[in-house]
Amino acid sequence: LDLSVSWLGMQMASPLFNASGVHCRTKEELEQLRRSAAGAVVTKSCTLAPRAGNPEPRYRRTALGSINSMGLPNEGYRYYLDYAQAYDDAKPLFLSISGMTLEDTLTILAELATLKLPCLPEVNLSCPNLPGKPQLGYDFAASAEALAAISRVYAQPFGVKLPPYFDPVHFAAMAAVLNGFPLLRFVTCINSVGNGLVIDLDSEAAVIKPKGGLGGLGGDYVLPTALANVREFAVLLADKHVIGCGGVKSGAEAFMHILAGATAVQVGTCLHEEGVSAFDRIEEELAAIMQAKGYQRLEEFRGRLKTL
Ligand code: RRO
Repeated sequence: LDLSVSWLGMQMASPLFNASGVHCRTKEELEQLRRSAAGAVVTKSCTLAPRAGNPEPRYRRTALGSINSMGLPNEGYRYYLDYAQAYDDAKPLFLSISGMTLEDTLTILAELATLKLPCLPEVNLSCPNLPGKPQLGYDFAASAEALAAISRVYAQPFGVKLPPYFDPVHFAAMAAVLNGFPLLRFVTCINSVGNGLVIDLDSEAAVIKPKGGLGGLGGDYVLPTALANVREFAVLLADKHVIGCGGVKSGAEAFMHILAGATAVQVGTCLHEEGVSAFDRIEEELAAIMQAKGYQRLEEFRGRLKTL
C-alpha cells in the first residue's frame, strides 16, 4: 500500500499535513511536525511584524469542532524565513503569508523571491478574524488585483488559502479569477467557516472573547462545506492542485477529501486537540480503508466521486 503523493516536483510520504495556524507558530512546533508522520509542514500565517493576536479566550473546542478568533498571532515573517533558511529535510515546507495589507504581503513575497528557500508560499486570502478587515477571497475584483500584484513581485509557483464559498455562481466567479494566473499552482480549500457564534447555555455567554463571540468554525461543522469546495474547485481548476482542509479527524474524512479531488489533505481542529500523533492514526485508518476497498494508491480514487 502506497500513500505517497508527488506534485509540483515535491514528494510527500503521506497526503496528510497540518492546517496553517495549528501547531505551527513556533520553531519547536514546526520541528515536531517535521519529525512527525505528517507528509509536509505549513507555517502559521505571518505578518510583517510579530503580533500577539486577539484577547483570550480566543479558541474553544466544542462537541462538533472548534471556534477561533486568534487574530493572527505570529512571530513576524523573518522568524519563519529563518526557519525556512535552516530547513534541511525532504519533507515539503509551505510558508503561509497573511499581510495586514496587500502591500505587506507583497513586501514579504518580494523578499522571499530574492532568497532561494526550500518552501512554497500559501497566501492567505481568507482570515476571518481581523476586526474591520473583510476576507479578501469574498471580493472577486480585489482578489484578482491581489493575484496580479503577487504575480508581478513573485514570478514563481505559489498557492492561496481560500474561504468557503456557498453558491455555484461564486465557485465559478472565483475559479475564473484563479484560472487567469498560471503561477498559481494550488488552492487550499477551506479556511474556517467565518463568524459563527457558539453560545454556552448555562452561562448564557459567548465562548470566546473577540468580536462579541464571533469566530471561525472548524471540525465536524465544516466537513460537507469543505468537501463541496474541494470538489467544485477540483473540477473548475483543471490544471491546478486543490489541497483539502476541513473536518478531517479520521481516515474516512481524508478518503472523502481525496475522492472529491484533493491532492493532499490538511488537519486543523483534530491536530489541535490530539497533537501530532493524529497523523499516525489517520494514516493507518486511511490505509485500512484503502485496503478494504482494494485500492493500492491514492491516484486510483482521487477525484473519482460518483454522483447519482
Ligand atoms: O489567526 C487567526 O485568527 C486565523 C487565521 Br489568520 C485564519 O486564516 N483562519 C482562522 O481560522 N484563524
